[in-house]
Amino acid sequence: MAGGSPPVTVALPDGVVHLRHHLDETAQQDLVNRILHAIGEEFWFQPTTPRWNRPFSVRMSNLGTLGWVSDRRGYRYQPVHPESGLPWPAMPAALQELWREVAGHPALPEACLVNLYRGTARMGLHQDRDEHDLSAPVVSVSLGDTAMFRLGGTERNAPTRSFPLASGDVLVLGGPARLAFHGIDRILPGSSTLIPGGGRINLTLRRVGQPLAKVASTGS
Ligand code: MD6
Ligand code: FE
Repeated sequence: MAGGSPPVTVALPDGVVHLRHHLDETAQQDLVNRILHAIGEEFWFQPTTPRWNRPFSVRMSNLGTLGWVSDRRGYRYQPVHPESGLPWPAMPAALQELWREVAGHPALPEACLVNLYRGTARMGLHQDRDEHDLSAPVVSVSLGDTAMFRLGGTERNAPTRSFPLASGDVLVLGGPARLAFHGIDRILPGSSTLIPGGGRINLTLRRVGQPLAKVASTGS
């Protein structure tokens, strides 16, 4: 289409899908209301790094039958809040519908990790590899302030690129990009008024799956 309007998407590595403004303003507002209501005050927690126990700059919560947590004992999925021991709030149906729409995977996600960024919060370059079922993608939803997302390859030292994730954007990391390194360099404070008190909420929908069955042993 020579002379046409500029492409809506730029080339991304295989397995990466960036759906800009996939959720309209109404859907974004509705989702934020539901999530903040479900989490309330009591289901936020302050993750800390394995071993050194240093606080992350983001606050976290989870929705669903499993939630991702990090503390000095390491990274893991568990069905309850790390301090209260209460089961995580349910995952809103709208998120399961979003997964069905974009994930291309038959099983539903058990976990939705909720990351809250305020001020100078950021997220270092990492891989999402605590799930047993790596055949399912991770589906991310951005709400509130725009973030600068950094995406690399499956080796930590591979070249990276960065691009903005705005409110309502959905990003899917699957297939050959499932284990791509990625992180958030910074958020652009004040770029959205969606979140009460400002900042950004990122949701990541994860299919955790079962540990691979142990090889059947005879006897005992
Ligand atoms: C964030 N996102 O956007 C952090 N992980 O705040 C992630 O860590 C992420 O966007 C897996 C797949 C997509 C993501
Ligand atoms: Fe991630």
